Amino acid sequence: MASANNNLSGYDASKVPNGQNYRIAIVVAEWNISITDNLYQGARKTLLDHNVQSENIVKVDVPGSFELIYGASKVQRQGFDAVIAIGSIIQGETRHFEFIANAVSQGIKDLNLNGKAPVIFCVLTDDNIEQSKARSGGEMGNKGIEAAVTALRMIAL
Ligand code: DLZ
Repeated sequence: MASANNNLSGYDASKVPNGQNYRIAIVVAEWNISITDNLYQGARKTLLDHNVQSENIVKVDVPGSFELIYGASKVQRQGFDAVIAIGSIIQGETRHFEFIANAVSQGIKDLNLNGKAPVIFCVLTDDNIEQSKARSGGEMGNKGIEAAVTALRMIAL
């Protein structure tokens, strides 16, 4: 399986930086909200577990994954230490999936190259809803947890 030996949301908490003084924005796409909300909950809980203060976690909702680029760009310029972009793109009958997935990954890459704060890519790109469920709190873990750990590590870099 492609995910064999990869992080399935288990991690060594002792190696994660203390988030006590960090401010983190989480931009969440509303498309496939049952998936993106689970990812958000996983990310938020993980940040709290690592001492990020509740008032220092700011959630911003955008309509779909395509809007994550603008949303993340906007908050990236507002002094946050990191931004987590959460979306769920699921293959449909048309090529829409490819265009959105490519645009979002390229757009977020550009923000990482040009902005001050790291933008963490927490966008599922799945063939079907079952795969998305498995990665948002199911048998493949919760990618929101992994994104939060990544954000804390990148801030401390
Ligand atoms: C239009 C569209 C489609 C078909 N599929 C998804 C999806 O699977 N996941 C997602 O986050 N957004 C989807 N969207 C919406 C686009 O991201 C975007 O919101 C619209 O094209 C408006 O710019």
